[in-house]
Amino acid sequence: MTTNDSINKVVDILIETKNITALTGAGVSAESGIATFRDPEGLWAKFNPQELASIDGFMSNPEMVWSWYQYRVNIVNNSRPNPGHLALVEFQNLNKVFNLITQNVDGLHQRAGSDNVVELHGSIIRNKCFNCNEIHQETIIIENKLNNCKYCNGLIRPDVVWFGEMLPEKEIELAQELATNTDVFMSIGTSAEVYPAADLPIIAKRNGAVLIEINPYITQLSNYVDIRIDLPSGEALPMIIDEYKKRTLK
Ligand code: BV8
Ligand code: ZN
Repeated sequence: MTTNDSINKVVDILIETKNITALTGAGVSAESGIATFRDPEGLWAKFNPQELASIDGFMSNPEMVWSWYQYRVNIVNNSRPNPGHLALVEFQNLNKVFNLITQNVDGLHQRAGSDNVVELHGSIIRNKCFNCNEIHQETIIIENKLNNCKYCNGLIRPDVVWFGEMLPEKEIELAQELATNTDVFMSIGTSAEVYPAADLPIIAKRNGAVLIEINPYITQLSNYVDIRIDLPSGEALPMIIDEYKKRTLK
């Protein structure tokens, strides 16, 4: 099946369906200039995730971890949503039930205009106290200097989910419920390697959903999906929306 055939098949399904759920990963932000994690030139190629995206890493070297996150926050603040993010906003206007779950921590879906984004791994542009968990958005975070909590003087950290940390209960439970009750599940720009997020497409398929993957490279999910579109999401998603509109707005 050619890529165009796959796009047409996805649009056939979207026209017929009532309930669509999308799970996005770092690949969706790649075309905004934000490095993914596991691509050859990704973050984990340069930095050790256990050293940087973990409680032990922060406890053993808070200055290094903090400045690594501020380096990433600067990249995020200087980037903007790409056509893939903008196309996902249009999915909200197809008068279907559409839910967006993301593993991304960059806030680009919200900046593009997506509503009710389910953030499984938190947000790099929000900070909290390592000790009492109080959110410290309002505190002026001095970039490369460690900051202390105004309530308990604990260290301020990024409000993201590190390896070994539980995901926010409300978000992961909602995501599992959405995956269980959806007609179509789209896995977009994710290597499907990080759990429990990587369970979601499996849960959806087991509960009868059509499973679609949008990813220019093969992943460990690829053999399991019903339709694969091997294009960057910034190209594939606008093509899907354009074809959908062409077919439905007569
Ligand atoms: C937890 C936030 C309880 C911080 C991140 C089984 C069950 C439960 C847990 C585990 C389990 N097995 C192992 C575990 C532990 C661990 C885990 O999953 N490890 C993996 C590596 C095996 N999980 C956890 O620790 C989770 N906590 O479950 O707590 C527990 C704990 C321990 C043991 C049992 C239970 C916490 C996981 C969250 C970690 N936090 N980040 C930060 O960002 O700094 S992980 C990080 O990976 C990001 O959040 C990212 O979103 C996530 C997933 O990566 P992807 O988004 O998929 O990105 P990746 O680079 O991998 O892939 C990009 C893809 O895009 C590629 O496929 C590429 O081909 C594609 N692409 C590239 N360009 C494009 C594109 N696609 C489309 N268009 C393009 N243009
Ligand atoms: Zn505190």
